Amino acid sequence: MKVVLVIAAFCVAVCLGQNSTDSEVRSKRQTKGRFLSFPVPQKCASRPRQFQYGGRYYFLSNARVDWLDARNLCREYCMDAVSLETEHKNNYINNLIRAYNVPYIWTSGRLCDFKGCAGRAYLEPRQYHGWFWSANQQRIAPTYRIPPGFRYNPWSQTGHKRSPQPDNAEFDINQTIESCLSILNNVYNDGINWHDVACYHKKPVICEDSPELLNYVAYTNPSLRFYL
Ligand SMILES: [Ca+2]
Repeated sequence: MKVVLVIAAFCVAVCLGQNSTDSEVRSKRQTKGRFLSFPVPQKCASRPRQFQYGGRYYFLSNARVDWLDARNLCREYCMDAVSLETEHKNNYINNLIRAYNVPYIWTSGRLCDFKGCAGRAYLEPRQYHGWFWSANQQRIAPTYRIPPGFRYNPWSQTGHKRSPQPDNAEFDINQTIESCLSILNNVYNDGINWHDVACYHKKPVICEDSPELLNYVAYTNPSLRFYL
């Protein structure tokens, strides 16, 4: 029964991901028909275990890729782009960015501005209420408030337009919506903070263990030796 539940949960996640990603790549600079990658069992079993936090492994990939490719790079290892649900975890990731002198990274943060999000009044105004962590489907607090459990607002208070993030600044330049959440390292002389950024930009990513993908691959590959 447990195996069935794990597989069912995995299928739901992948199917949801596939439904959404077709719309997630609507940007004029991206091609249609891209999907979330399936995990690769051998890569999951030997995934990079560069950092450990909260019972999960993480690694920094310096390959510069767009947002969807960043998630897929991680997913092949049974990981996903990092999610920052707590202040403590956000501080931990910020310290890694500082220590490794990374100019920016992708997170799993995403604006719910694709097909499956239409008509949901509670997501409006979308720019402030429509953010979520795509790795675990958890909603992100309204962007103008300090999130519950945080002592500061992780969104930058400045950017291209010298106004608080998210500012969807690139839309004014070339009509591309800033639908993805990146952590920028002092790009606007603003410290290490969250910014909404257009998803086609190529950036490094910090990958985080995905318990859902790890459980699925472990149950379906019982002979594989894993670090869970
Ligand atoms: Ca922005």
